[in-house]
Amino acid sequence: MTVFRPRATLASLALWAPLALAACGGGTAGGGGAGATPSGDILSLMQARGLSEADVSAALMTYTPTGKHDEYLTFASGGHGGQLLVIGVPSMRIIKYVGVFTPEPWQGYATGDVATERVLDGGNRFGKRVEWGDMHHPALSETGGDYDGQFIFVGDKANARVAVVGLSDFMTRQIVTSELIQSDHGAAFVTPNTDYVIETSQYPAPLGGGYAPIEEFNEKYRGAAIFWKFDRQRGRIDPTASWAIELPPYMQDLADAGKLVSDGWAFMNSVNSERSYGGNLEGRPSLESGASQGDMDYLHCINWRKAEELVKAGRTTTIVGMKVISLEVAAAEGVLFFVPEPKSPHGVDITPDGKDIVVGGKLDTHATVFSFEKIAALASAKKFVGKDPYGVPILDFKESIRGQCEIGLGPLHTQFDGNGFAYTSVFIESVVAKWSLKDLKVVHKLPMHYNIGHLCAAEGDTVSPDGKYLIGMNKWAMDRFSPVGPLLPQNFQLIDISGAGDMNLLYDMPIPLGEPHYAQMIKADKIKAIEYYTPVGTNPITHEKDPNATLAKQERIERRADGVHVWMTAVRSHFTPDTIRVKEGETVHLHITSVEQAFDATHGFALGSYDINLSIEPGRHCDVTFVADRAGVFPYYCTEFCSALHLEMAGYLLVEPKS
Ligand code: K7E
Ligand code: CUA
Repeated sequence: MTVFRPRATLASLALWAPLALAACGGGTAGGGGAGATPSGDILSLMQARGLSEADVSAALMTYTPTGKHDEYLTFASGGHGGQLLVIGVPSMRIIKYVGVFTPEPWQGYATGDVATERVLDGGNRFGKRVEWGDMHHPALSETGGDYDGQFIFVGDKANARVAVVGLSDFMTRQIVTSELIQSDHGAAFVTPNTDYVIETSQYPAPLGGGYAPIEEFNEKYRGAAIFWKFDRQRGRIDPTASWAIELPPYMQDLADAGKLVSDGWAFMNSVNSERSYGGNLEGRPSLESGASQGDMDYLHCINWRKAEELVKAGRTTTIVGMKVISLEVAAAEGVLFFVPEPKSPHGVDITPDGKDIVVGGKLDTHATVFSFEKIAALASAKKFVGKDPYGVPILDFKESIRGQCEIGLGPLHTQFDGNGFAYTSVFIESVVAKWSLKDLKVVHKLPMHYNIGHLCAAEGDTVSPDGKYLIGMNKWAMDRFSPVGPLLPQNFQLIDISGAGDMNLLYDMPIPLGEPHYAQMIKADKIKAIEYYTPVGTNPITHEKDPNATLAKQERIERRADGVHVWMTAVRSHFTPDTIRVKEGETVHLHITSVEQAFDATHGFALGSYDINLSIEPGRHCDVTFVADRAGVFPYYCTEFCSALHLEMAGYLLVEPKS
C-alpha cells in the first residue's frame, strides 16, 4: 500500500488546503504546504476506491461541487446524430443537446412547432427534407479574432448544409444549403469578425447538382468554397450576399481563416491531387489507393478580400442561385494559389498570431509549418514553380515553409495555448504531441485511449488562447467504459495543459452520440444566455412577439376558412382551453403561448398519434398546424414535470367522425 503524501502540485491546488483542514476537523493552519496531511477518512476512501495520489489530484481539478458552475463551455459536434453538445469544463458534465440538423423532441425542435420546422426546411435538398446531418466542425462567432459568445455555426458534411445557432437561447435559428455542392467538410469556419462563414465541398461533383459520367471527372467534376455572408445584426446568413469560388476536383478538406497578419486569406488543404475516382469493380484502382499515390497534395490559399472585390465587380457566373467565381478568373486574378503539402493532409490550423499555417499530414510524420509571410511574398511577386492542370499557380514548397516538426505517425489537427506551444493529435500513434512553435521540437507526448481525432483547447482557435485545458476527442473507447454492445461511445479525455512541462490526463468522458468530430471551448462568462422569453409570446426564431401570441383571457377557438384556430395558453398547471372539438378532416391550428415569466418553468405539449411534441419555455410561443384526419379521442398533456399538479396539466382533442 502506498502512503498518501500530497505532492507539491496537490498542495498547490487552492482546493486542497481547505479540504484537508475541513477533513482534519480544523487541523493546523499554515498554508497546507508539504505538511498538510490527509485525514484518515480520505486515506480510507482512497484505499476503498483504489485511487492513487494522481487520481485524487485529477479529481480535485475537475470536481465541481453542487451549485458551482464550470469555467468553460465546450461546444462539440454530435456527428451524424445531427445535434450539438454543450459540455462544461472542467467537470465534463453534459449541459445541453441542441437540435440542429435532426428533429429534437425535448426542445420541441421540428417536432410539430411551425417556426422550427421552417428552420429545418431551410436545409431541404432538391425539394426534400433531410432529417439527419453529419455535423463536423462547430465555429463560434468571433470579433477581432476572439470568440464573442453570440453565435455558433456548424456544418453538415453529408448534405452540404450550414446552421446558425443563437447563443442567447441555444436555438438553431437558420439552416442554409446550396445545391452547388453535394457535400462539405471545410465547414464551418469563420473569418475573424464573422463577416463570412466558410463552407468547402469535400467530394467533387458537377457544380449545381447535375449528372456527368464519372469518366469526365477531370473535366466536369469540381469543388467549391462557399463564403456565406453573415449579417450579425439579423443573426442570419444572407444567401443573396454570399458567393463561392470554383475549385479543381481535388477533395478539399479542412479550412481555416487567416487572422491578424493573414486576415483576408483562407486556407484549406486537399487530398487526391491524383483525381482518382474509384471503380474497383470496373478495373480501376479503388478510390482510396488511387488517391494516395502522389507524394504531395495542394494547400489552397485564397485571398478572399480580393475575391470579394471580384464579386462586387460582377466577375461571377450564377449557378443554382449562387454567385461563383470561376477557376479561370480565380487563377488569373490572384485569388487562388496552391502550395504543395505532404501527402494526404488533414488539419490546417492558423497559429494565434496569424503568421503560420500548421498542416498535419495523415500519411506523413510531420506537422508542416507554412509561413504566411513567405506565401504572400511569393504570390505577390508571382514567383511560381508551375501551374496545376486548371491553371492555378503553384508556389514552391520549400520556399513557403518555416519548417517541419517531426511529430510521429499520423498527425491530424493542431491547437494552441497562449504560451508558444502547439498540440497536435497523432491518430495512428494515439498520442497528443506538445511541441514548441519556436524551434518546432516535440517536448512531450501523452498517450490517448484510443485513436485521437480532433483536439480542442480553451479558446484554442482565437488570437489569444487560454491554455489550461485540452480535450482529446478520441475515436475509440474500447476498454474505458462498461461494455454496451458493439456500438461504443467515443471518449473525450480532458487534459491539463496549464503547466510549462508535461501534460496531465484528468478525466475520461464517454460521448454516446454520433461521432463528434470537433469542438470549441469558450470562457463560460462570455455567453449571455436569457432566462426566459420576454415579452410573453416571443417566437424563439424571430425573437419578436409572435402575431399569434396569446395572453391570459385571450384564449379562444374560432372557425375560419383555413380551419379551426385555437389560441391557447399554458401556465402551471393547465392549458386553456383543455377541450378542443373538431370534425374529422378539419385543419387545426394551435397557437400556444406560455404566459410564465419564471426561470425554468417550462411546459411541454404532447399530442400523441398526431406526432406533435412542443417545448414551451417561459414566454415562448409555438404554432402547430395539422389535419385532424383520424377520428377519436386524443389526450394532450404537458411533458415537463412542472408542478405538483403536472400530471393534471392535460386536455382532450375530440375529433368527431364525419358521418
Ligand atoms: Cu473528423 Cu475535422 Cu471532419 Cu478530423 S474531421 S478527425
Ligand atoms: Cu406543465 Cu407539466
